[in-house]
Amino acid sequence: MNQSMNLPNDRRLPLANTAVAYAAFLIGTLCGLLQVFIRNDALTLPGWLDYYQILTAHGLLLAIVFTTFFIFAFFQAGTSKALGQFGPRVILWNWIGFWITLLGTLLIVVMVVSGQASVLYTFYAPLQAHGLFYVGLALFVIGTWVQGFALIGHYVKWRRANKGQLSPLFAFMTVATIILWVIACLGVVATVLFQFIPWAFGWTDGINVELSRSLFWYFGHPLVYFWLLPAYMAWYIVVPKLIGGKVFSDSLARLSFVLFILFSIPVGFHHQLTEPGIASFWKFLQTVLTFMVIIPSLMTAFSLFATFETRGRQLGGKGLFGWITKLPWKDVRFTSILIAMLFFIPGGAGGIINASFQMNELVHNTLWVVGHFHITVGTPVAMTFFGLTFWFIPYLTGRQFTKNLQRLAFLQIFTWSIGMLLMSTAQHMLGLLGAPRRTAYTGYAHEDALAWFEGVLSNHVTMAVGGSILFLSALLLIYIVIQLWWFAPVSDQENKMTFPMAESDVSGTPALLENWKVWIGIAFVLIALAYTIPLSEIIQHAPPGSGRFQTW
Ligand code: HAS
Repeated sequence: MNQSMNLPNDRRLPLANTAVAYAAFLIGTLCGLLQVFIRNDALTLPGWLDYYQILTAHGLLLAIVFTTFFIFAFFQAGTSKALGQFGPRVILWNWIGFWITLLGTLLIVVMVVSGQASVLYTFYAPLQAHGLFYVGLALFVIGTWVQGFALIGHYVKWRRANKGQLSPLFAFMTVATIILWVIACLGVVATVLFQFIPWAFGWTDGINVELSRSLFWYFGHPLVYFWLLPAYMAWYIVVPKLIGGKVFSDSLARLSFVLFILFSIPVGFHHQLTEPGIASFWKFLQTVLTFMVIIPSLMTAFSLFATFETRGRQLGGKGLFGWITKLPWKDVRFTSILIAMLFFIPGGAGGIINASFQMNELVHNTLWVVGHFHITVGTPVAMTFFGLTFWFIPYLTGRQFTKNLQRLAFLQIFTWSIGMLLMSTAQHMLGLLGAPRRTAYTGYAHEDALAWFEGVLSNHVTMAVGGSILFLSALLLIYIVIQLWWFAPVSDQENKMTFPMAESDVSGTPALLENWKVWIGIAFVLIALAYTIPLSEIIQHAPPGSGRFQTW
């Protein structure tokens, strides 16, 4: 098995993906900074730029572009380490996929920057963007599929050469995440190809709005697990290695990923609980299934606590909590991810509130939801990616993560945590008090209600302070990335970064867990149960299609 990546292409591929990810990160966070000031009525944009344009760019660049490119970088470097170097075909297809994804990204960015696609990342009809925006989206998805299938090809080759063996955990989890992604994208591909593109180019007169939203959310919820699962891979595999421990249970880890394939897709209606046109029964069914998809996260939390406690006690930790002090807090690669995990405790709890049918009435379309996604994707996922970046770029470039850069990295994760704590707390509280989301500054509420927004935490100013700290933290991260890429001293044999992968004992793991046909089959049965009847009702009882709206 290959322990180091000698082939330059095995290095260049993930580096190219990481480069796009961080370029998107820089612009995306700048858009975020502008937003908090506009919502605060402290900034007026010039006439050629508007709030919704920036909001669209912010969502797309951070939630879609930064995450996806970083995830593929991580998958590529990790699978080539776990399964051996890529052959020329795998490399070629990965590059083809990368360029298609990038082409799609550029098309999307050009449309948004030129003011022809201020439709937010959810691109809800009947808002209509330029047709090329949707073509960009389609290319983006196709590119990721090509990269994904190239990785699966590498995995299949390994399995053929190692008949009867379970694959290494990293490869297993990569394949599970790609399967989830491909099944999830079927919804967005269907709506983009068959609804949005013909409508935007004027080949059809109207669009079935409810159908397009339902197909979007069929994709939109598993999308969040496409972000989360690579972070979980770091939590299950990288972190135990960093602390000198092992994967707590190989079968538990694999089972949790299988459960995500089963339950993350037939749940999209929990984003549409307030929408008419879907019978309550189907909403209720999907809400129940949403509670099923919480289980693998609870299993993950259990497994991580067990890993930490076992290792802490091995190192001499005594008493109920003494083991916590034995963890390697001075290693920023560990501490960053640990803080990311801590953020996910309230983040996940907020998700459970959102998913509770009646409570959703209170929080839907308020800033609460914005708070929720900043402490799910915006910190647990993003900060895990930061924590990975600190060793991942040196691993690829062969440079050192010097002591000075480590100190800066601590500053970066602390500022991110403080900024996020302020901003997301303000967002949650403002949301509970009724502050809407997806809107620029609004002074239209009753003055009594506006007074509620003048608390210490329930305040747009607090949100803006948090947002500004986050932007400074983002700049610091970009500085660290540049240093690790070009300027840090080159490592010698002694301080060379390796890809940390913890040992995982497969001796008790049932082979059934790696029988993808079974899991994909069950996933489709659940999807059919949850979606066939409501979608056919939405199609059969559709009102006349809606015309185009461009409100910007
Ligand atoms: Fe969510 C809306 C429900 C998880 C992202 N979510 C959103 C949106 C985004 C998003 C972006 O049901 C907005 C979409 C839009 O634009 O409209 N969400 C859930 C549920 C979960 C959940 C039930 N969401 C996520 C994750 C996201 C994400 C993950 C991104 C990565 N969400 C909803 C609902 C809505 C929603 C509704 C619609 C709201 C509306 O009305 O519009 C669950 O998956 C959460 C389960 C998680 C847990 C936490 C487990 C904790 C762990 C950490 C352990 C810590 C350790 C530390 C070990 C149960 C694993 C140890 C420490 C030591 C010191 C030792």
